[in-house]
Amino acid sequence: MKLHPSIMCADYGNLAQEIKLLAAAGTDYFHVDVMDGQYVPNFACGPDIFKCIKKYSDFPIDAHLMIKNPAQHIELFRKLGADIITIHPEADPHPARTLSAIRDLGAVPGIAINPGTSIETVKELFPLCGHVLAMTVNPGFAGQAFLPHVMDKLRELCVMAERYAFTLCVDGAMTMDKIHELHGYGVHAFVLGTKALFFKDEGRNYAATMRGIRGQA
Ligand code: S6P
Ligand code: MG
Repeated sequence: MKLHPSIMCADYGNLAQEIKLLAAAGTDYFHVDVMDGQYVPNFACGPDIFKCIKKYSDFPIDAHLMIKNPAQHIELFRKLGADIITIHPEADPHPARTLSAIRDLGAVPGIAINPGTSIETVKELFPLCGHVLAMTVNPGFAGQAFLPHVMDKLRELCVMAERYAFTLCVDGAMTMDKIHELHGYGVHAFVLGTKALFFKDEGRNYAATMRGIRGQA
């Protein structure tokens, strides 16, 4: 099981400390949500966040680009240290070309599948992907409710993940219970946000929470 804490849910007032704590807690990837205020109605995580992660840890970065025309920026995010680069195919007129370009840059290419996007419309891209990010909320904000209608699609994606050998990661409203349920279906990786890791209380403990998710508590 791979755990990808979402850095936009961390305490930006103590970002260096948050990054060190997450790295020490056994993070597999830092999930960085890049939002441009156009493809999604919110702004988040520009280059400074990538630089901060790289300054305080040497852990891999999973860049989730919620931006229009991502092809224009993949080189920048690769240079900033992204190891996985995920695009939204709806935001790109030539997603197949962009996925190949991401691979040529030495990163793992990924697509995100929105709750309103069917597998039928993106399945030709699967052979080009090393990573598929199944969205269980509409992209743009942390802290939203899980959309139950995506469950059927997640089950189908587990079969596709085996067939095409990509990593299936679920993003949005994950809780410990949901993670265990989905892991049972064959989901490999999870983005951890407000309900799974970044609890509001002062005593939050990333290491203990991640051990609990992995069943090592
Ligand atoms: C949403 C974004 C996500 C959120 C993540 C964590 O557009 O892609 O990665 O940061 O969902 O938040 P939560 O509270 O939904 O788990
Ligand atoms: Mg995300």
